[in-house]
Amino acid sequence: MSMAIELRNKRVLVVGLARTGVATALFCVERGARVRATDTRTEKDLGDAIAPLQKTGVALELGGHRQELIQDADLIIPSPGVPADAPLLQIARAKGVIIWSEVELASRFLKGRLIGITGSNGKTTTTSLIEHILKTAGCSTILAGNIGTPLISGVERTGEKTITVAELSSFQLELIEKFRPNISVFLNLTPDHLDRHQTLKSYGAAKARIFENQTEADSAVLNADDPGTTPYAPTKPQVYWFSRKQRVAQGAFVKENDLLFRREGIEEKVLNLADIPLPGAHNVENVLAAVAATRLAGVEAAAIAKGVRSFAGVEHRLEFVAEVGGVRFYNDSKATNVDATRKALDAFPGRILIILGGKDKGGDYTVLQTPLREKAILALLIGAAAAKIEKQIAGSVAIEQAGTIERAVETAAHAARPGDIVLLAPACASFDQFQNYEHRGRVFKELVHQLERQAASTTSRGR
Ligand code: UMA
Repeated sequence: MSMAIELRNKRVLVVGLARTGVATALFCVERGARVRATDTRTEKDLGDAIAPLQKTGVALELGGHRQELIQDADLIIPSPGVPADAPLLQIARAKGVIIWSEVELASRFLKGRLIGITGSNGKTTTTSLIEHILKTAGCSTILAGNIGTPLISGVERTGEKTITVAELSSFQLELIEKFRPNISVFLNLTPDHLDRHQTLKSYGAAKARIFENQTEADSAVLNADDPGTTPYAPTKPQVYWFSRKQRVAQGAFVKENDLLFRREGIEEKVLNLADIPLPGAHNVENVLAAVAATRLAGVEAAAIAKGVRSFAGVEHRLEFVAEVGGVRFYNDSKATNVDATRKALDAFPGRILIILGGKDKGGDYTVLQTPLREKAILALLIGAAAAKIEKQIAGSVAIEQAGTIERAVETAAHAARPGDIVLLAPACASFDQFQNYEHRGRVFKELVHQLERQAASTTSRGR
């Protein structure tokens, strides 16, 4: 899908210097661009993150974004974490400076085919599963995007036979221009990031841009069971659906105990429901989406089944951590919105002690009342959103204001009985107490492993 642009001597301004910004600045400077990079954080706050930029010729402006920075810029690449309506970008837009997300820039240089996956929940699992199926089937793949590795870092490794599988967020899609996946997947749409997008409509519209530049030669895969996504079905690309509940004209669906793929009137069995190694109905949807995308990429049904069966799941996504004293601990730190938490609660039969809270993203936690009432026995609240959550879930479950994840794990371990589940599925972002959700998940897992070690030493002392 290469529409390469000449970066030599282009004046590029990179805004935000975490993973995306650093990778983008390096990419541009290596191609002869004159790169300036800016971050609101100071050099001290950024620490080692900017070390790769030393001695590269990138001009750094740290501790804020001076308006003058845009004066002579030809192209601005803000990081996903920089709001698209940040004052600096508004001024630049008014002056007609081109503003692209990093995925737009990366797509101009990508070789081979591109599969893009977006949606509110399940993106990481589906993206990883698609890449795993393709790799198991012998394809040359790159896994990148919102999943943690900027797409631009993978560009160099792509060739004509490469299939790049990219997880795409609304923040990345809202600033595209010609970005065009060969196969796009829109999994579902539920409220998230309303602190940035304000309304569900503008959040949905940003995500639906994944289809914007697709042509008749491309395919779009959407969730037929999700009323949030169906209105976004595009007209140009070939549309395929996936459904747990109904047979679809074109796409993947469940029939009795089988997952089937149907195209041009021909139905083929791909695998059995019992072959899916991941818990929860939402994971059936993720597998259906992956079946459709990989079948469209040319993988045979038997190879898809092999890939699904051997998929180990994703870290921080309903990840089993350990069983201590008959209590099973699960890490779903990636559940950063209310819908993801609802799905995590749905994945277990009951008696759940759930850790909720963190940085609020404008979520409506009242939605959790029913699943909490039905499945949970205790909610342990942490972080900045704790007071809001308590107010919105009051009466549905016993509540403990734990404050920190350490206290939450300790309290849960004391309160749980054998057979219970302790689940970290916070419904919030992590940035109030952690670097990111991965950090939060790792801290949780370490606390659980500490409990495991304590339990083991108590048992061995007792022998
Ligand atoms: N900054 C500024 N000015 C601002 C705002 C921020 O300079 O006005 C600076 C911050 O000080 C910081 C940097 O920008 O130094 C942060 O940028 P970033 O948040 O984009 O961080 P990256 O490490 O580049 O991570 C981004 C994605 N982050 C977000 O979308 C918030 C990562 O997704 C992604 O994995 C990574 O690019 C690689 O593609 C994370 C995420 O939370 C996982 N995504 C959201 C989600 O999944 O719900 C969308």
